[in-house]
Amino acid sequence: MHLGLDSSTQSLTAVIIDPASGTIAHQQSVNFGADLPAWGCPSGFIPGGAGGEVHSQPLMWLEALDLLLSRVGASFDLSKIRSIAGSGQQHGSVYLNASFETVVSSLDPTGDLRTQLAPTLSRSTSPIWMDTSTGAECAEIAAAIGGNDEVCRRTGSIMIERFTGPQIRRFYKLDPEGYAATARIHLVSSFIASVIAGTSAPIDYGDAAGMNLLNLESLEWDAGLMEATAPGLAEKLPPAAAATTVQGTVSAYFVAKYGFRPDCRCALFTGDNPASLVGMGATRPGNVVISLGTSDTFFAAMPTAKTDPNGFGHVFGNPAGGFMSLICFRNGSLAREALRDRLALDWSAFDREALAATRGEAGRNLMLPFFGPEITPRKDFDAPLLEGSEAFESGADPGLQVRALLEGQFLNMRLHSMWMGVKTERLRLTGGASKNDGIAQLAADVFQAPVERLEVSNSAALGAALIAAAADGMDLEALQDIYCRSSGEATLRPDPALGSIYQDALGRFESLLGRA
Ligand code: XUL
Repeated sequence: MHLGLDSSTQSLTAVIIDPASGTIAHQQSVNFGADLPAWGCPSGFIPGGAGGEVHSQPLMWLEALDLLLSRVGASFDLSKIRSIAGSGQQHGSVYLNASFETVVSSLDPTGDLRTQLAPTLSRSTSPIWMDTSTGAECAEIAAAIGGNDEVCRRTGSIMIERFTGPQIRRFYKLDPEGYAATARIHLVSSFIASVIAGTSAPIDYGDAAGMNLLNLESLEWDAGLMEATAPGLAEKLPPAAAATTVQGTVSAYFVAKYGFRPDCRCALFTGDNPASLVGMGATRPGNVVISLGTSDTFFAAMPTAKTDPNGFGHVFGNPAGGFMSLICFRNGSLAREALRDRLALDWSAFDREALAATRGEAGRNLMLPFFGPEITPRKDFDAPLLEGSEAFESGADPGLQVRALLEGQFLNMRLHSMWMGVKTERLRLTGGASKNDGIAQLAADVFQAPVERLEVSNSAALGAALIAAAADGMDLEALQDIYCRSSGEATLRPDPALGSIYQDALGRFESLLGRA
C-alpha cells in the first residue's frame, strides 16, 4: 500500500491506497484550527498580518504530522506502507539553520517533532501563498532581470507576490542576520519530505516552478534570478528534481514511533496543484480540469513549457513529466452569487431554468463577468460590462443575464488558455457549482468537449498516494484509470451546432474585452 500526505493551508490529510484491490484503504485529516487550537491559527495562518503579510507556523505543521500519524496508526498497520509521497500548499517557505541536517537525521522517537526541530528554524514563521506583501521585491527582481517578460520566459510566470523568490528577498531585506543564519530554504512540500526521510530533500519541479527561480528550459535554478533575489541563495536552495525520484527510505523516527517498515520508500513531495493534476487523472495533455470555487481555476497538462504572453497564467512541473498550466480566475462563485443575488434568484432558477429557457439565445448577448478586480485578465473591474439586446441589457429578462454571465466565464477561460496550444479533448469539472447540470452542459458547449464530473475528494493527497505508488514501480496512468473515476453522472456531450456560435462569440468577447 502507498501513503499520500497533503499539507494544505487548513489541514494535513493522509490517503492510503491499496492498488491490489483498487481501493482507498484509509483516509484521515488533522485540521489546524479545530485540532490544534493553541496555535491561534483558526484558518491555518496567523490572523491579522499587516501590509499583506500572511504567515503560518511550521512547528504547527510538525505537530499535526505527529498527531495525524498517531491517529492513522491507531487503526491502520503502517508496516503495510511500501512508499510515501506528498504535497504541500504551494509557494510557502521554511527557513532552517545549519543544525537542521544533523537534527533531522537523528530524531529521538521518545520525543516529538515539534520540540526537537524548533531549534533548527532560522525564522520562526513561514510566509504562505496568501501573502501579498512583496510588491516592491517583485519590481526589484524584475528590473534586475530586464522586465517581467524575461522573468516569465525563464520561469513560466511573471514576478508574483506570493511566489517564493520575492518572499526570500523580503526576508533578506527585513532581517539580514536571520537570512545569513539560514543554511537551507525549503518549500512546505520539501520541508515535510525532509522530515519524513530524515535528510534534506530536493524540491520537485512541480513546486519549484512556483518560486520565480527555476529556469524551465534547463530545469535548474536560474543563476541571474538567484543573484537578483538575495546573496548566497545558491548554497541555501536544495537541488530541484522530478517528483517520482526516490530520495531514500523513511527515517528511523517513524519506524520506531509509528511502525513503518524500515525499507518504506520516500518519493519527493510536490505542490498541491501538481498533485491534484495527478489525483484528477489529468496528467495527459488534452485533459483539462476546471474547478469552480470561490475563485475558479483551470489546470491542464502541457507537453512543453509554453508561457502565457500576457503573464496571467502560470506554468508548473507535471509530476508525470512535462509541464502543467495553472490559471486562476478571481471572479468565480463570487460573481455567480453576486448576479444571483442582484436578480433575486434561487439556485435552481439560476442554472436549470434560466439556461433552459434561453437556449435559443446561446452566444448572442455578451457579458464581461467581473464584479470586482480580476487577475485573468489583470484589471480592476468594478461591475460587469454588458453588450446585447435591450431585454438583456435592461435586465427585463434575467435568464439572459444568467446565461451571458456563465458563457462569459467559460469564454474567458477558453480565451485565456489558448496560449497553451493544447486542444481540450475532455473537461473534468469539480467544485461546488460543477454539480449544476446546466452549468456543466454550458461548459461542454463553450469548449466543444465532453464534460465529466469527478467524485474525487482530497485530490491532492490522492495524487500524492498515486505518485508514491509510481515511485514504487507502478504505472501512473494505469493507477489514474483506477482511482480517478468520474461520478455516477453521465458524461455530458457538447452540442456540435453551437460550435460555430461560440467560436464567433469568442471573437466578439475578446474585442469587447479590448474596449473595456
Ligand atoms: C497556487 C496557489 C494555491 C495554493 C493553495 O498558485 O497559490 O493554489 O497552492 O494551496
